[in-house]
Amino acid sequence: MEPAIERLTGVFSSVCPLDCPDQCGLLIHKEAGHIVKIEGDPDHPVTQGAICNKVRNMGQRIYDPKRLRYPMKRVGPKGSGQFERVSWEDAIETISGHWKKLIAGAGAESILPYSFYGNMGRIGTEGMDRRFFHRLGASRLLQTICSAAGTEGYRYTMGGSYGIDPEDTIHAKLIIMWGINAVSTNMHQVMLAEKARKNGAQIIVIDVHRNQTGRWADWFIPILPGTDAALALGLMHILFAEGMTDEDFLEQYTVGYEELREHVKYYEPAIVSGITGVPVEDIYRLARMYGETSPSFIRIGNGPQHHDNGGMFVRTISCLPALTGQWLKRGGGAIKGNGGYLNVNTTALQRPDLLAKSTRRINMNLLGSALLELEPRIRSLYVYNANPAVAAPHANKVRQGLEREELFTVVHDLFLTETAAYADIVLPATSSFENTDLYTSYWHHYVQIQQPVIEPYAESKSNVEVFRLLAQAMGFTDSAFQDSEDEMIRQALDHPHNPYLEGVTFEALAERRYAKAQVKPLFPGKLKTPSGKIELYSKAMERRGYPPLPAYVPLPEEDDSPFWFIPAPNHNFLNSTFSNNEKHVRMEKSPKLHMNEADAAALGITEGDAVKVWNRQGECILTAAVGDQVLPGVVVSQGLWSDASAGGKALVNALTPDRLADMGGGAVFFSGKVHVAKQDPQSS
Ligand SMILES: Nc1nc2c(c(=O)[nH]1)N[C@H]1C(S)=C(S)[C@@H](COP(=O)(O)OP(=O)(O)OC[C@H]3O[C@@H](n4cnc5c(=O)[nH]c(N)nc54)[C@H](O)[C@@H]3O)O[C@H]1N2
Ligand SMILES: Nc1nc2c(c(=O)[nH]1)N[C@H]1C(S)=C(S)[C@@H](COP(=O)(O)OP(=O)(O)OC[C@H]3O[C@@H](n4cnc5c(=O)[nH]c(N)nc54)[C@H](O)[C@@H]3O)O[C@H]1N2
Ligand code: SF4
Ligand SMILES: [Mo]
Repeated sequence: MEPAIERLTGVFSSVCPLDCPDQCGLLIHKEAGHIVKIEGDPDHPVTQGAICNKVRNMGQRIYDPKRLRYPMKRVGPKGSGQFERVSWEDAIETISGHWKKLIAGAGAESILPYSFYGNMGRIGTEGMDRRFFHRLGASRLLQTICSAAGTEGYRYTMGGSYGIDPEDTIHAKLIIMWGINAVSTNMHQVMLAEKARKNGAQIIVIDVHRNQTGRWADWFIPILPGTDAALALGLMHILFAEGMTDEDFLEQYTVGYEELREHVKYYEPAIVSGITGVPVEDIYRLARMYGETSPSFIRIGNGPQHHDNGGMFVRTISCLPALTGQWLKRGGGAIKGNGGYLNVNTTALQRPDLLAKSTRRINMNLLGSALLELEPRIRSLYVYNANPAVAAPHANKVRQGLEREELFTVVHDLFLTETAAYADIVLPATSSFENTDLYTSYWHHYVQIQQPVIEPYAESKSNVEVFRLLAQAMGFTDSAFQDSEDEMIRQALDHPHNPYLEGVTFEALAERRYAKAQVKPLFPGKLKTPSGKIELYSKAMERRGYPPLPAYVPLPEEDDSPFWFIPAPNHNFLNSTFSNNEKHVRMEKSPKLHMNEADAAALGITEGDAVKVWNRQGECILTAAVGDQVLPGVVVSQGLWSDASAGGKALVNALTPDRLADMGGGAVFFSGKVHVAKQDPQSS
């Protein structure tokens, strides 16, 4: 068939590029070469024709007049956003010229790439870019901001990012959404759960905030932040004590269950209730529902692992399904992430062999201190697929780092983001609908391919194209820099060590748009843990100085600020993406602070008041939403608001700690503490 790009009018298949587990198949309606409508692909087995509002309205973002049209160089102070148009040739020459000087003097490690998954395409986010920075010999970024702690915690128990097939969850009779705001962040899991519900399944949500997911549940259980591991240990206590465990499964497929049985004797419901704020009778009720219902499914969210004890939270929760033998039941078990099944050939894709000698690694969660304090100095920063001035922890420190006059910063984005405002050179990026790329979900089992549907916007270029240009300007002659997108997709899919990808080929994807990995149930079978079994007791953890059994470790109380502060994502943005697009901002209304009515009354705060939220690191002004959605002592905001949409006053990451979690160097966005007061109307 004629490629989509060459037909001005019609309906074309596409993929949602956003960092969202659902990774939907899309249909793009085009008229006269323009996108006029975006809808869900009814043929995609998981999407089933349904997509979120964010992406239904994505056309507004693609053609937003604020979109960057051409490269620019800075002409005002850093952060002021004053730029002047330059040509691509000038931009690339300026960057390569600067870097050649740096390499000759301070060395290539003085250059730091900073990126995340603004677009999940594997060729553009971990392909040509990696080849380039490997060859350059730049410092390497540890990409820890999202799920690093939980991924490591889950790996100790289960051997890697392997859970059940979400399509099987329609067979579950009990579904626990644990620390996931799925109505906003994983809507197709909600659709699947609805099917299960029609067949009699009960849905439980455990969260610190009764948001729309909590309101959708049959039973909402509010919990104090960072205490979930204690609740899970309390459930285990009751499961063992009341004989609700599956001894055959434990014997055959786990190690350490006798030690665990002893270990959880301490976690009596009264003790657990004191820690978690969950009433004793609810702990019993939950344990008995979990112990007596089969199949049961736990969707382990990202929220609770954004705490100091986040790795251990996931490690602990992920032990639960083994206790009742759920992994053998269709629809029973858990999903934290399923990325392991769709691993591509990263050696071929990223070419680590191009790195001549090992270079230092820098944790992205410490960007502020890395820019301000790290020696030898970082002298150049190249940002793509990310907006750390808004999305990174301790964001004021990040901005202070970006202000360094002698730091040579390049930002490649579709918009002049808050980060781009600090750049010396800004490069315009294509949207995913203008590119070729490969997409692998970290939740469902489908792989998809994206081929260009529309022409590049103005002078914008894809990540792959820009790194090709930079490679050429740097004089890198390796053939790796000449590979086309199609060739790179073939290299990525040719992965002899991943049996699940058998039959998932470029041709199959190009023809049918998506292909399902050949995933078999985990049990009966052997896991990739050292023992091949579920490790309730982990010697690997012991060797690394962690408690070998699941554990509850209280959060550190950093100071005497009275409230736990949970700055969670919202419904209509995706991290900071869409926070600068009018339609999405309108749908989201204003940045709120949810607080308990007792706390509000004590502080003289009523619904709709402007409130000041502050700690040692900074302050925000948000609008109070008062009620019973959160427990006393907890406040919750939603969304990463752009400076422009919130008058620069809702930078919630100004308040988040840049400590690292217990595992994986993860971020601890939700373990901060704050003061709250009614904002004096005179001072706002
Ligand atoms: N609409 C929308 N969708 C998104 C995103 C978005 O920004 N907006 N972001 C995408 C990305 S990158 C990711 S990683 C995922 C994240 O999506 P989720 O996995 O849903 O994770 P979060 O939304 O970070 O947090 C989930 C819930 O954890 C709760 N929580 C916080 N601390 C605790 C705790 O200690 N215990 C318990 N039980 N709950 C707690 C929060 O109140 C929140 O409701 O969503 C993706 N999808
Ligand atoms: N307070 C708080 N902070 C959080 C979180 C939270 O829950 N609370 N969640 C954290 C999590 S889970 C995550 S994953 C991070 C995400 O943080 P970031 O990765 O920084 O995500 P975004 O803020 O969405 O920024 C993505 C940027 O990539 C750009 N982009 C999109 N496509 C392309 C492309 O093809 N090429 C280039 N060059 N650019 C592109 C977009 O325009 C956008 O500006 O945020 C973290 N920050
Ligand atoms: S953001 Fe998520 S739910 Fe929305 S279209 Fe993309 S993949 Fe689907
Ligand atoms: Mo994330």
